[in-house]
Amino acid sequence: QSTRNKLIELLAENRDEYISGQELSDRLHISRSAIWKHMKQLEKDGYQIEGVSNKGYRILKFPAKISENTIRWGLQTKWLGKSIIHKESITSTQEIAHHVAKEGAQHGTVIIADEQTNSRGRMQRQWHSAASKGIWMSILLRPAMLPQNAPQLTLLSGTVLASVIARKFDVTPYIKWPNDIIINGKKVAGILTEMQAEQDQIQYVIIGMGINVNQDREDFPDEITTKATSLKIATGCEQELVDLIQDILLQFEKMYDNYLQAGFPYVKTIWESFGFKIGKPIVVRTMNKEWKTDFLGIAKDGALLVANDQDKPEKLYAGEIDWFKEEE
Ligand code: BTX
Repeated sequence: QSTRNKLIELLAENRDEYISGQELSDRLHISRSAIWKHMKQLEKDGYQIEGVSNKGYRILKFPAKISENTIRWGLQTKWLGKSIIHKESITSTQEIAHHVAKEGAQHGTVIIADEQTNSRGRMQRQWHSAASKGIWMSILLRPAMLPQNAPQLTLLSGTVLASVIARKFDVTPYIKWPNDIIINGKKVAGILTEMQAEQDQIQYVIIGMGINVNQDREDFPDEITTKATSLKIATGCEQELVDLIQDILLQFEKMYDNYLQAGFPYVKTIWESFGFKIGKPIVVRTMNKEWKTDFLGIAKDGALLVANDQDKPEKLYAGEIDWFKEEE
């Protein structure tokens, strides 16, 4: 734990009282002028700190701005986000994640950016990531599991996002198989899972999450205004990013640990409670065909279950489902 983190912790524990420079210096084993330098640094990060002579220091306000420290402070996870890489502007958090993964970054490393200039969705599609308006992050995992089970992690991630959104806000989120989070028929978040694996062993998995938080309608480019929404649009008010990030990480860690213990059925039940259009007609698109069928739910292994020509359930592992088609 860095000195700075300990300092934030001490200040946070004593929110209502002043803590003297001398006490801080004794407890952190650094000089009083070093304390003062740290305070200046914290202010730059958006903490508002009051310093009163003869009394000491006190935190007045925690920052709204994302930084490694603001995410770390108050984060209740055991292993997820113990290592955090935050950048103001980068091409894509997925790109950085692959890079650090290859260099040996640890399981549970979180990469997060205020802005992405070249962020991606699935199949080389673009993901619009307006600066400081959303959560653009990638989670690096090194799971001891078979590569063919990795898609279950996408479903797990969707389940995490939907559960957190449902609990925190007065909205009803759905998951559109496999990975879109939908509010009022529009996409509020997307998940991109990428992995590096050999035949029977995963080296690492990167779960990219894009969550629209504080965009207004006009912040979205024209081509997606009818399809996209944000938590601000859905709830009518601006939402705090750091708090939401911490909740997502904590919920992710819990769900992931439970998944490792209890297997996919645990995730499946929760996923299905958010599943969009289960039992309804949908359009399915795969690499080379497109057809209308009924969405029956997900299989024990996470595959999409749709009705085949004989009205029997058929498993699909890749492809997309759609409903916009029906409106056109
Ligand atoms: P997807 O392929 O399911 O969705 C991409 C499609 O969604 C686009 O073609 C567009 O129509 C629409 N779209 C683009 N941007 C938005 C947006 N902000 N809100 C709603 N709809 C949008 C979904 O891919 C996976 C997205 C993962 C994004 C994260 S962000 C952190 C990480 N880094 C990175 O480069 N990607 C991931």
